[in-house]
Amino acid sequence: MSSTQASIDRTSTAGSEHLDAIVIGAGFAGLYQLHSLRDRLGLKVRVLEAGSGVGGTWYWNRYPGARCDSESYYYSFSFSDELQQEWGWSERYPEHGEIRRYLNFVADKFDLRRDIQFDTRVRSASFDEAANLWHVVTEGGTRLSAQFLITAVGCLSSANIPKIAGLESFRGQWYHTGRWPQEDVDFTGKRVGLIGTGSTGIQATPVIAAKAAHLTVFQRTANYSIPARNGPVSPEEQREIKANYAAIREQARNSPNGHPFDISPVSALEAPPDERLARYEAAWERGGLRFRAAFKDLLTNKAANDTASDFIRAKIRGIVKDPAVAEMLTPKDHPFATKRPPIDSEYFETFNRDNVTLVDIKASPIVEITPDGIRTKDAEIPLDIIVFATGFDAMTGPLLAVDIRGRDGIALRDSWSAGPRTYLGLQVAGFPNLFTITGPGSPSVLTNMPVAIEQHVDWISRCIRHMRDQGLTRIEADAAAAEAWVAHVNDAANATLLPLANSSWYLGANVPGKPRVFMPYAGGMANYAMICEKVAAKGYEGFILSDPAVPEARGGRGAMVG
Ligand code: N01
Repeated sequence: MSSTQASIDRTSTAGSEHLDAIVIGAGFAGLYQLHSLRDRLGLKVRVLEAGSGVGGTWYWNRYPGARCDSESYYYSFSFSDELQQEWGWSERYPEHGEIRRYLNFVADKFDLRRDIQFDTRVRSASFDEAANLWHVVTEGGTRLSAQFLITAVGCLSSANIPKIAGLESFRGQWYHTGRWPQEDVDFTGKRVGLIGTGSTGIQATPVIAAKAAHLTVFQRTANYSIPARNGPVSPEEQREIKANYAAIREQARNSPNGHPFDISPVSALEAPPDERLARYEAAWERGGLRFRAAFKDLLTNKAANDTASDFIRAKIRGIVKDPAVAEMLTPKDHPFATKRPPIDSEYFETFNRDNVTLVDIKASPIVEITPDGIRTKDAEIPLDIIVFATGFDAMTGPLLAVDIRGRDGIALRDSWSAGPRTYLGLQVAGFPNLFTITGPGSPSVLTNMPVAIEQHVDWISRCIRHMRDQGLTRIEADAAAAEAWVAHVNDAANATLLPLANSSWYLGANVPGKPRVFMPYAGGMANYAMICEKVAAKGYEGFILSDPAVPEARGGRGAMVG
């Protein structure tokens, strides 16, 4: 029996089931964390999942047009070659249903379901310092305890439903895209209002417009969007991808954003105007997020970015026939890609349809929702269905939705009242043995998520293995290391143009009252992974490791790695 096991057995677990680790969430992160801890380290693990099936964000986001903005062949797990050889993707950008089928396939292949408790929302989690374990209580009243608590709650899972007066009086149906019903919503012959023009609204608009009698899009901020150019993956492409997976994954891991393609070494300002235009045209034709890689400095140099922003503005004006509508759809208040760039299928073209109207709610704000529709400053628009594509309380929302209490009962909500403070996005000072997969302060949403998730899960699993090998039972971020990391996260954001987008959810700006702090780490995925490796290699520098049951236990308190 390892010393870790011995210390687990010493703890009081009366009245609740005891585990080595509790994982919250059964999306990409929770599934891989379960496999990693249970099947590789032999830990007793339970995953608690609010949904009735696996999928995480893909379980809930079933809205019309929901599909991934990263390409299927790399928006997937790399940890098992057998898995990536067995699974075949049908489309360049997988639709939500195909991603769920994939994650169900993963759950079956690795026999994960037996350790996942579905329909179980976690209400609270509190750290018991004397017993050195976490007590978890679910909405249903189930009590569990574990040495480690690992959140795999996703970054974009807490729906942001704006508080608009009168919603409760609306006689039609209303939905938030991130809480879409399991059954299809029939838009046929209906007057539909859609609020929000982020990635979600931009994906949903053309699909709803094709069915509805009339679609009114309520736009607060005009957005850039790049055509996806979705299509089937041919058998030849499948074969080529599968034959080259090792190199593809390696390239993704070594890139700044987790995507397996190179960023051009050329500055947009150095390229002669005709060459620059030709590159943008080629990137536009190819479609997708790779557009950002057309030049090396689109996210670091405003003048370089202006060339891309102007190119897209010209495209919008070229596509949309009504000049007044085109003007409304042309983004002016932020540089391209400082908000997560949506990719679309015929979004701007949809505004050429007779059954689609655009309402600028900055010019004419929504006043209230009435029993029959939406009333703006200037008009009442009768509606049968309202779709809120209004995004998420990103990154911190899903964590703060659980009442998490650390040492001395301190609430995470209080600890983060001025914005999230983590060390490496992995741990929070004062919350021992709590790991936050893709937490604020990690690259997460600025990268291809499966790459970010696998890196975190691997790091956490290695850390736990190290603790078991060394007879250590507690790990906690050092407060000074966390402060230094928060400063570094700020510096990394300020070295880019990203903070220039005032209405970005990266900044928490979309949720009224939320502290404005740039949450993800913008220093690059590969660079971040290297920092994490360095931290581990230096004996988990910046973390305090101990075994509280053994006062003289070997542990470490490290300095911050820059
Ligand atoms: O959310 P958003 P999203 N009144 O916050 C508007 C990922 N994703 O769900 O910009 C009126 O981006 C808001 O206006 P403004 C992806 O990372 C991925 O679209 O704040 N309007 C904005 O237009 C993405 O970035 C895929 O002024 C209000 C919109 O609602 C992230 O999820 C697909 C409002 C919200 O845009 C979030 O995207 C979809 C209010 N009170 C999403 N509040 C993939 O393809 C907000 N808005 C993988």
